[in-house]
Amino acid sequence: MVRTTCPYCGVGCGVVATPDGQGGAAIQGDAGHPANRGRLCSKGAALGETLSLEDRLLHPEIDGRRVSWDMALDTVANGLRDTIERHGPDAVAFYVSGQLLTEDYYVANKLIKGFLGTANIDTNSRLCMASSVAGHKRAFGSDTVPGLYEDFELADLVVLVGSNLAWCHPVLFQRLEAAKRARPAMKIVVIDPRRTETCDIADLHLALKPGSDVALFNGLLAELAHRGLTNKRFVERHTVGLDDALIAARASGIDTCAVPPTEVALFFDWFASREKVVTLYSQGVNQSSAGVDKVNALINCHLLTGRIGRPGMGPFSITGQPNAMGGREVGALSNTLAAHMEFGAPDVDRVGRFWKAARMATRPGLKAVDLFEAVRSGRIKAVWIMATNPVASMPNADAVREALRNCDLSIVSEAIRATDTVDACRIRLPALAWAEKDGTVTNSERGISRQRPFLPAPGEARQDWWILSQVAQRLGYGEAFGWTGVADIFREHAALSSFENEGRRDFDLGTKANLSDAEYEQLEPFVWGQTKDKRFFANGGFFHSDGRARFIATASRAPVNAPDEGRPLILNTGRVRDQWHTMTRTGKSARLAGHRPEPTLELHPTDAALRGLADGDIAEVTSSWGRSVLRFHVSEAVRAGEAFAPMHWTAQVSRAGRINAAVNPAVDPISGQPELKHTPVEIRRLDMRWHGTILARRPVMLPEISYWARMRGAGHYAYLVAGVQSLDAARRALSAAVRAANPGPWLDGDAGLGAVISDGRVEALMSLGEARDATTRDRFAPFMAIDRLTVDQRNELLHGEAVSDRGGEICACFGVSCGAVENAIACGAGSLDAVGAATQAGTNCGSCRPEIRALLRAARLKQAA
Ligand SMILES: Nc1nc2c(c(=O)[nH]1)N[C@H]1C(S)=C(S)[C@@H](COP(=O)(O)OP(=O)(O)OC[C@H]3O[C@@H](n4cnc5c(=O)[nH]c(N)nc54)[C@H](O)[C@@H]3O)O[C@H]1N2
Ligand SMILES: Nc1nc2c(c(=O)[nH]1)N[C@H]1C(S)=C(S)[C@@H](COP(=O)(O)OP(=O)(O)OC[C@H]3O[C@@H](n4cnc5c(=O)[nH]c(N)nc54)[C@H](O)[C@@H]3O)O[C@H]1N2
Ligand code: SF4
Ligand SMILES: [Mo]
Repeated sequence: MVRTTCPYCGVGCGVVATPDGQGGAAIQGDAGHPANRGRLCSKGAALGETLSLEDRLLHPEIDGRRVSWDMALDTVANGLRDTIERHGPDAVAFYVSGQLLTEDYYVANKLIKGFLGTANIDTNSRLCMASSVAGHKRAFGSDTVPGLYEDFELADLVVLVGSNLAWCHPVLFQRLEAAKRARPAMKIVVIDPRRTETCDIADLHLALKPGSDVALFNGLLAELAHRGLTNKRFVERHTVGLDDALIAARASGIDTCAVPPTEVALFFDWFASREKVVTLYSQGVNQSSAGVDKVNALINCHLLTGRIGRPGMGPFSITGQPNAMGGREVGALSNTLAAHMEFGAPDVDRVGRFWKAARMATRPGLKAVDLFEAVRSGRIKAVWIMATNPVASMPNADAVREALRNCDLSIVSEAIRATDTVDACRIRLPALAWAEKDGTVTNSERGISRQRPFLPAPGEARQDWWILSQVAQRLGYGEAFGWTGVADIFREHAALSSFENEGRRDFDLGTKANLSDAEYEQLEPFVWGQTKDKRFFANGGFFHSDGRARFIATASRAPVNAPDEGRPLILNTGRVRDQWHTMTRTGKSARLAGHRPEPTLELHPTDAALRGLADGDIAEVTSSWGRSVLRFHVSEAVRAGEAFAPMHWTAQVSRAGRINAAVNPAVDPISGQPELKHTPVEIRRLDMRWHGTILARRPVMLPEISYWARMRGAGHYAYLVAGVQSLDAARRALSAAVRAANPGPWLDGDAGLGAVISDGRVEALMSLGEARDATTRDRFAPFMAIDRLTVDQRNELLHGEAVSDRGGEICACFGVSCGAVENAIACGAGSLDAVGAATQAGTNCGSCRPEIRALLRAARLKQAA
């Protein structure tokens, strides 16, 4: 039994892993961890299904050939040295990730900024937290998140801005939900153009026009001042800049938000009348060309009222990745230095001395979008990517792929053998994955927890810090990179944080700089920088040189790329409950494939009707940057004029479903964070001549067809397919592809079904027809679980009657379908508990409870009507 931390979201839940001795492990929530107290969401609970080694990158490769570690490391080191000698240090770049452990992250940053002599290291946090970092620094003088998870539970009003907490931080959502249940007077407001599952517990949902958050919070600031709610003592003693901020706030009209005035008034009333307010925000704020202004506009309201640093109050930037905060601590953004220090004479010198740096970078490097543009244009000649999948996750993603393909020295450290980025890179270095890695991560409330290995290192895979240190040693920096283990690195990181600090920097782990190896091994989760009784900023103490916070005058402005006649719709993107980013891990789980199996595009009924689009159609999205083809759904949750697509699907699981091919690369002018939530697009129906479903034990190399999406089933792969050639031609081509990978006798059944049945076992089956049958996958999946079909089963498979539509899966833990829940409700289950008792749905991780409640509500409405 090993206590470790979940590798997914920034909640940072503690996990107890019990290896089964066969490469797997049982996974449970850690009841002793302060973030989750034993809870896990659907993704965390399914971690055990992601541990297999079948798709792992296990050996170094160069140009597709397996090589020794020595050969790979020599090639990387020589390549970097040559590039720097010939073109200077700025011709080299690293692109790293908030999914590295702090120790790995520290080493990457030290190598490039201290020894290669360039700050061309950016992290995928640029796509994620950069606007918050910049907003914090403008307001507080440092990137400080002042707040604790318990503040949500203590607040009287929780405002969720651009956050789909129910799906993206489910365990925190459950804590909030429990707090509201215990104290119904607590109000929750959701500010999001979409009606998300998070709205399930909201008292008020403001479906504002995308990008208009600054106008809303400017309006709030002006209103609070007007009502005399300025905390004069706090403002006078601890801030500057209120007058200018108020002038700007009063000048910006609230009409641009397109929210009914009564709803705005209610929100303002609640904010005005409750002292304990937490404003929690996420990517609807950060991923915007006005991201930094959005952050400051909402911080302004907390400064005005002095609601910061006290229990139950404050702005709270919730982080996405498990170690987004660790990345900020080691300073791996291109414009920051280690340990919350900045590019500027004293800090550069200080870090340089501490590191005994051979060649210290003296100025900021390129930010992600510019960095890949520099790779494309050839200014950067060597790029090393670690623990991120930019060919899928960057905006304008086809351009990123082209850039990597044309780069002489493209290096990727990855755990998985086939990803869109691995496919585009020349040198592939096998990294350890979650179950094998050792180190620390920092969650959204600045809580540092250990990730501990519980499975042996597979193949030749190595931890990222080891790979980096080996390269550093080959470049002649052995002394500075001579650690014997992660505890060594952690101590150095902690020592740097307190080096010549004297209270000037918030981040100080000085008390941990002398941990013994054993103490590090046993390190319990702890929150740095503040305690329950002493929070940041309660009594000022901001990190600007005068100790005061800054109000920032924010003018509301429209997103960079506006819709026009040719591209009249706004594409918004984000997450679904059961997938994690580019699906390299959650995509391995059959139970996580039930909830949202396909890449989907959602559009309001009015816009759908205008375009002749119906539920289940195949739709094409086009923008000025690229295109994507997805399954279409009509949805009342999005506003008219807007579309939504999830970010998760890559070319590995759906050739054309990679939405970022179409997403625009506009960025915030200060933070450089891309505007991933706002791309002008047009959407049209693609006229498919056939639809189908393939279930196969072994993966199928599909021929070129308009649409396919692959997902995992229990012991098989499932493909949903559609195309434009004739049905007969498709049947021939696809059955050949299916049989090539799944040999055996082919039997034809009724209604367009064919199957390979060998020795009584179904190896593969395929069902094609002119119309789409959404039930096929669920109907036939049980046959894939049977080892030897009886005669009856075989007849049922080939000639059986269709059973009713399960209507998609709701509960990932127990595989309960929408249909089963509706059935239970129809049979009298009138509450969450009753549905749970009848079906088990919602009784384990609880991630599906918002959706069950929605079905209960729908049934009640139907009954009332
Ligand atoms: N299931 C799951 N959970 C995850 C992840 C995952 O991949 N899957 N990833 C993790 C990571 S790295 C991150 S960063 C977080 C992200 O967590 P969230 O930020 O909560 O998730 P998103 O779905 O990206 O976006 C949040 C919401 O912003 C809204 N939005 C769009 N435009 C605007 C706007 O102009 N104003 C406002 N107010 N809202 C807007 C969108 O409609 C969307 O519902 O999730 C983390 N948790
Ligand atoms: N359209 C759109 N695009 C988005 C977003 C959006 O909302 N909309 N959100 C953005 C945000 S907030 C984020 S955070 C990014 C996330 O985007 P990415 O970071 O690109 O997504 P991941 O799939 O998490 O990529 C992590 C990769 O690291 C590998 N890996 C796992 N563990 C290790 C390890 O220990 N070492 C190494 N070397 N590799 C490892 C995984 O297999 C995986 O390929 O996407 C961004 N892109
Ligand atoms: S909420 Fe879910 S994904 Fe996030 S850390 Fe906890 S278990 Fe992992
Ligand atoms: Mo993120």
